[in-house]
Amino acid sequence: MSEFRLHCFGESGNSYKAALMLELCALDWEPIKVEFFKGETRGPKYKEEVNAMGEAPVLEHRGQRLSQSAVIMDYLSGLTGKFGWHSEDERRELYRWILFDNHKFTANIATLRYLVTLMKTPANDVTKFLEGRVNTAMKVVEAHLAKHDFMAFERVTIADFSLCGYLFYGDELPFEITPNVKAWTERIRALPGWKHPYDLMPRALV
Ligand SMILES: N[C@@H](CCC(=O)N[C@@H](CS)C(=O)NCC(=O)O)C(=O)O
Repeated sequence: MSEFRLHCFGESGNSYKAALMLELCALDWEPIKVEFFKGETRGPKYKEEVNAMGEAPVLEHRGQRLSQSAVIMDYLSGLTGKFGWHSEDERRELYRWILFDNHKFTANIATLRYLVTLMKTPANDVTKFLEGRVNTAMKVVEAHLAKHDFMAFERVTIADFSLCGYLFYGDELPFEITPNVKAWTERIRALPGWKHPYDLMPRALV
């Protein structure tokens, strides 16, 4: 058995954040497929045995189970010394971006893609609202990347992995990725060991 086990599925950009971190840190890890589209995360067994919050990803390591992609990345950064912060000021700056990502960027992107691409929901007031929220959050990231190579600092960190979680799904994204954001994703794609989400985790939708 691998040292690290990640409950995850390929379509999950939140899982990808943790999977990419594990891979880029060259850790001994394996994915455990979550049957998200069959309702596994919503069932009592998953909530009792894996994650009371009913979400993926979940990392198993040394008898612990960690959920929330940011917490998982923080944990791995602490273990490896990679992609983290070097001072208290840096920690705050890094978490400012991760919290923005979780609330405004990933949350809206993931829900819009789920409805439009995965569930094939016809355009409606909810999808239009989410499109507006995605575009507004994208503009914030676009403006920041006009002046910076990476999000929190001028080096790649877990804040970048958090914000980029859904941006490698290509045609599955029902919105435009703006130019500076696109160029930044290419910098992440160029990192040694980078892999696409579907090459790191098994797909749950077949
Ligand atoms: N903030 C959480 C979000 C996790 C999340 O929403 N995961 C989705 C899959 S991408 C999930 O399991 N959702 C279950 C549900 O909403 O029922 C994180 O970063 O890990």
